Amino acid sequence: MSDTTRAAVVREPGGSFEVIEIRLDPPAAGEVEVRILATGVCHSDLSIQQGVIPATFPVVLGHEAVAEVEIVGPEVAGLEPGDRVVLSWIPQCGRCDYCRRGEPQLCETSSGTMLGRQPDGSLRRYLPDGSPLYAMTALGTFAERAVVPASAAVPVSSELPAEQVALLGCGVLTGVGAVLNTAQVEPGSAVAVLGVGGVGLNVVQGARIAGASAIVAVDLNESKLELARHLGASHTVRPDVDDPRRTVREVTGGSGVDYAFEVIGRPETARTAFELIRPGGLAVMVGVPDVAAELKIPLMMMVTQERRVAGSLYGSSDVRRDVPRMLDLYAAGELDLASLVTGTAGLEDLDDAAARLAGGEAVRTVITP
Ligand code: PAD
Ligand code: ZN
Ligand code: ZN
Repeated sequence: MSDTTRAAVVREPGGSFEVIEIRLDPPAAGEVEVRILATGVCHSDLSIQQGVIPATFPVVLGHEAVAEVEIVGPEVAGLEPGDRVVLSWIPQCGRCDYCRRGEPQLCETSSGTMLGRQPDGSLRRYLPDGSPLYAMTALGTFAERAVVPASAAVPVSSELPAEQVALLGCGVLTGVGAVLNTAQVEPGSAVAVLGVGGVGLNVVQGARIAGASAIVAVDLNESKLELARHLGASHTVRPDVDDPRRTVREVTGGSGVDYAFEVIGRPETARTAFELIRPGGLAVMVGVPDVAAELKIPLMMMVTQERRVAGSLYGSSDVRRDVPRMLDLYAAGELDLASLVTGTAGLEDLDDAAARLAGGEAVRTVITP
C-alpha cells in the first residue's frame, strides 16, 4: 500500500520544478525509507533538468543529502529508525565485481539507478494518477521523504549541522575524492582547477589537504575565485581576462602542473586541462559534459610526453571509507563546509535555486524540505 509525500517533480527536459504530493511505496528488501533533512542543489541536477545529462522523465531530482531513517525494509542490517545517514548517489552493493575489486564507484547496480530506477529495476514513486515517476540515482532527494537502497545510506553522527553535512553526499566526495583517490596528488605538487563551483572548490580544498604547493584556480566568476583563495588556492585566473596557460607557466617555471582538474563539463576546458599539465602529468575530467561531447587532444603529446588523462566518477569514492574520512577532516578543521553553503531554501524555491546556480551567484543552495 503506497503512502504520499511532497516532492518536486520535473515533467520533461527543460521543465520547471513542480511541488506536488506523490505516491511513495514502502521500502522493499534491501531498502529504507528516509526523511530528507537537507539536500544541496548540484550542477548535475541542473544538467538533468535541462536535458544535458540523459534521464527518464518525469523525475524527482536531488542526489546530495543527509536524511533520517524512518522505516527499515526487510533484509537490511546495520540501520535503525532514527539513524542519521548521508546518501550516496551510487548504491555500492558490495557484491558485484567492481565492488569486490575496490572500485565501488563503478558498482553494477548504478547502470539502472542512474536512469532513475531502484537497483532491482522497479519503481517506488508514482504520480497521483498512478503513472511512473523516476528518482535521480534512486535517491530523488528533492522531497520530504524517499525510499532508497540501504547500501546508499551511510550513518553519520546526528550532532553535525545538516545543511553542511548534506554536501558530503556529492560535492565534497566528488571534489576531494578526485584529488585523494583518483589522482592521488602528492605533497609538493602543482595543481590547476578549471571551474571552482561547488565541486571545484572541493578539489581546491582537497589539493590543500593533499599538501599541494601551488593551486591555480580558474573560473569566469570573480566571487568563486575569492572563495577559492579562502579555501587554499595560491593563484587565481579569470580566463576571459588572462590566459591560464601563461599563469601556469609562470607558477611552474615553464613546465606545467602535475595535475589539472576539469570541473565544468566542456570539451574546450577539458582540452585546456590537457594543455596545462607537464610531461608525465595527469589531467582529470570531473565535469559531466553533454552526451555527444568529445575530447580532441594531440595524440603525439600524449605518447611522447606521457601526458595522461583520467575520468573521475564520484571522486572514485568508497562511501563507507570516505564519508568518515571527510568527517575526520571536518572535525580537524581541514575541510571547510560552512563556506560552501551560500543559501538555504524550501522545495518551492527550487526554480530560484537552480537559476542562482546557473547564473553563478550560488555555490550551494541547501534545500530543507
Ligand atoms: P557549478 O555550476 O557550481 O560550478 C561550475 C563553475 O564553472 C562555475 O563556478 C562557473 O563560473 C565555472 N565556469 C563555467 N564555464 C567556465 C569556463 N568556460 N571557464 C572557466 N570557468 C567556467 O557546478 P558544480 O561544481 O556543481 O559541478 C561542476 C561539474 O561537475 C558539472 O558538470 C557537474 O555535473 C559535474 C559533477 N561531476 C561529478 C562526477 O562524479 N564526475 C559529480 C558531481 C558533479
Ligand atoms: Zn552532484
Ligand atoms: Zn556493486
